[in-house]
Amino acid sequence: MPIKTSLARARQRKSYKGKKTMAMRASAPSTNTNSPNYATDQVDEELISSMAGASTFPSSHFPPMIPDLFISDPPIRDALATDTSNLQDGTIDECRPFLAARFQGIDYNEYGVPHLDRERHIRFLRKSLGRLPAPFVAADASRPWIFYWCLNGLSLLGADVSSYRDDLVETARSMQNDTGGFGGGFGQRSHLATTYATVLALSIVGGESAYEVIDRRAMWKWLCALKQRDGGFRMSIGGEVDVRGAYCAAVIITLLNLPLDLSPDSPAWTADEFDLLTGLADYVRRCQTFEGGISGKPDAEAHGAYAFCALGCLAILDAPHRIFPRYLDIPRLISWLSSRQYAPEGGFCGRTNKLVDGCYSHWVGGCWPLIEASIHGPLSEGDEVTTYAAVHDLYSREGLIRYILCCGQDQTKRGGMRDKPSRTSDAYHTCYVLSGLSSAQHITRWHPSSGEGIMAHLTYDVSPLVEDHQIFDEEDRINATDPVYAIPEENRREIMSYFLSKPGF
Ligand code: FPP
Ligand code: K
Ligand code: ZN
Repeated sequence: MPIKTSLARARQRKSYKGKKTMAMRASAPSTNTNSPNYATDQVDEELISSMAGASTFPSSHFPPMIPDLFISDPPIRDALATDTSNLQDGTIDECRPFLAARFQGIDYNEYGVPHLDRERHIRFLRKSLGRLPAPFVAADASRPWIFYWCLNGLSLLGADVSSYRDDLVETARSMQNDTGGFGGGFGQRSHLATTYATVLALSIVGGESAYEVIDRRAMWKWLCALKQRDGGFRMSIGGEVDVRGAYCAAVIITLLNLPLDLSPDSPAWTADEFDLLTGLADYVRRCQTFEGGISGKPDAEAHGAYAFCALGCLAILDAPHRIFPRYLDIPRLISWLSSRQYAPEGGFCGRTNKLVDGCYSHWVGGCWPLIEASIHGPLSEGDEVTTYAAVHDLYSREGLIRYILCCGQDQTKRGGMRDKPSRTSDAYHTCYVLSGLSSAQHITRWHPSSGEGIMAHLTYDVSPLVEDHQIFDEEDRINATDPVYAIPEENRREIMSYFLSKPGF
């Protein structure tokens, strides 16, 4: 149980008066002599004195071990002030008190990182699965997304979701169309996004009744109708073709083990070998932009959400180390992805010159395990996981975890997770911030492909990453998420093995 030191109490009194606390800082015990990376001496005095209240730290570690990188100004700054740079500066100011562990009533560990408010986030997600207030009528067509976001978040937090199975099955049944796929609600036309979300939600609650509600033959027919000659998929009949479609279709086809043959009435049908996955990787290739990132469709702006869709889609088609370099300029993509992580914030933005946002913890953060797999290929059996992470990490896990736990949590009674401190929590951000946290806390290892069939290369496993300087407490580790399918790992395995034993319809 952390106790408040007399020093902390003294500092608290001072800072309430808005006075500097220089003298006390100088006398603060330096407990971080064994960890030179943690430059706690560098804590910005001005900053500390400007913030309301001191915080509670374990007495043996005061001041907390927070690297200078996550508290100071960015090392490189463009002197030209624009609307964009002003927004960016404002965002840093908004995040810094959270990163510097300066809030009263919040329980920080020795690294200045707050605990995960697990119970509050669980309560927030359970509430979001209930009756929603009137303004949510605008989100009516996104109900399947709400199911997925909440159920995925709950599972990652270790909450039991089986009690939702029967309701979800009946609700999904009412949203399914005879012509295949799921709409956003009863009577709504099928859409790839709502179908993807429904299939994932059903996978998460799991069990035969959830799997069997899906009309796989109709689903296959409908996907055939969405498949295009350019390799991509429309999001709905008459709708747009984009990289979300490529990813959602690849997920659905493989989770449900659908046949790949095209039905003769598909717009993409020809007498040759063209099937549901033909040309899909080529479609993804055409979405890489001059910046190195991936856009929603060819010749548009690169965005993190589309980068994840692109890599996820390719990873479904073949192992990353084989397929990524065949279809993408990986050095350029790495350069672009690396530019998405900011300091001092530690989290990711979605595109060039835009702001950090918790949801990119998944969309951008989730790209890293796939990129790492593409660079290093399958691991040999003897490889030590921790060593692997230390040597091969291409982003700062610490930065991301700090952003998530310091800035991404609503630590009031409301709970849930958010874009940034000035935004309110919602189910979407709770799901994707937690996904990103899970990915930062675990390590994915690809093994050599085994057996036959289009899923023979999905031979990865995900295990907890335990490091010497682990900035989060073990009790704050959440469950492993599948790096390709974005559902808890074991749910992905279960639905796949269920439908693998059921080829055809
Ligand atoms: C920009 O929003 C956001 C996009 C251009 C892409 C949004 C797409 C997704 C989040 C996910 C798609 C994936 C699937 C699987 C359907 P913004 O301008 O509000 O945010 P920004 O300033 O951070 O770019
Ligand atoms: K955003
Ligand atoms: Zn967001």
